[in-house]
Amino acid sequence: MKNTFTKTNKKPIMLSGIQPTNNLTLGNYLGSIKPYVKLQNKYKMYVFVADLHALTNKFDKNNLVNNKRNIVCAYYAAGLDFNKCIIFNQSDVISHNDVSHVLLCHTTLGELERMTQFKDKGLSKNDNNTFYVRTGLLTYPVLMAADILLYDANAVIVGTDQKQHLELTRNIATRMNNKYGKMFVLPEPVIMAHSARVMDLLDPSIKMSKSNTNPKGVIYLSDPLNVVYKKIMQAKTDSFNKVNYDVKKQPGISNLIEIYVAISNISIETIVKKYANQNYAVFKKDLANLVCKELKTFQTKFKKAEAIFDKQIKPLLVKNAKICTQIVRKKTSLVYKKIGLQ
Ligand code: AQP
Repeated sequence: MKNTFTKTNKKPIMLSGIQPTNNLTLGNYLGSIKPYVKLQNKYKMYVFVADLHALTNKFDKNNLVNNKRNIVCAYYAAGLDFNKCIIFNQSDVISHNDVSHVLLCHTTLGELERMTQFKDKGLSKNDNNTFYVRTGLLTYPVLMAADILLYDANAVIVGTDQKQHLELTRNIATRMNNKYGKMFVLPEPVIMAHSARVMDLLDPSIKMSKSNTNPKGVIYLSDPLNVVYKKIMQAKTDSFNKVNYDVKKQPGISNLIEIYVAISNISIETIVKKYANQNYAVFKKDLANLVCKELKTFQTKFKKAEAIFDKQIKPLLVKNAKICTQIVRKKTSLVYKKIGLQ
């Protein structure tokens, strides 16, 4: 894990969130949820449901409600300590948008148009016709910058795909600090050495995403375990039939090895050695059992979270939103003052 945050006596602050778009995937789990759990004792954690971000894609009102709830239950099921981490819904803390507007006015159109995610999810999905691209998709990295800067986050867990957005956050913060005097902390990316980018099982050239069109390439956290098993056994590999880590020449098997590493904490070298004389089927079977074991525990705890959601978890979300509102109000006031609004 890479983390260049400078140590202080106080616990550093970490902030992360997931958009409630569709069902959560193994990519979300290994790339962000599991790392939050690992790091929750090292950092003061703010973990949120990025529901305002979900509006940048097509969404269904009823699904949005369910997806939001599912993310909170997933945090619980994965082992986040709800007494230590501040878990909240982004839209319950109104000022995120206030500061986002100020940041937007300090960002250029060119900066936003060159964001890879905007090109991938916005332009290329709409034949480069901006008439069909939602403006929110263009501006959401700035809302993300506001999310991070409002809480003085020192560190943000990001998959490699989000690194560019964090660089933008740092650029905007530096620009504003230089122009008006220090108001923002510069966040560092924390990128997990493995599982930073879990790839689609059938097309290892694309990221495993909630919105991928073919569900057979995606492991959803809610998939029945026999389906998970089958998806792994049917994952695309190659004709070498040699368990070897080479992302360029053998992207499929390399992706499976990364998943193995992320779940077992065994190194790539040890795994490659262990399966040196085995065919892909043996390796896949072991991996499928490993993933199923992990998801079985997760799914059991997820059911428990659903059962206690209304009585125990919901009140906590309300309480946390109040805590966050106070923090954010203070920061918004500072920003307004510094730039001459107050
Ligand atoms: N395949 C992945 N591998 C590693 N990390 C991943 N993340 C998502 N997919 C992978 C990480 O999960 C966090 C939350 O993601 P998000 O839902 O806020 O945004 P996203 O990256 O756009 O996720 P998806 O699954 O690709 O959603 P859709 O399809 O709705 O756009 C982030 O830290 C992300 O890096």
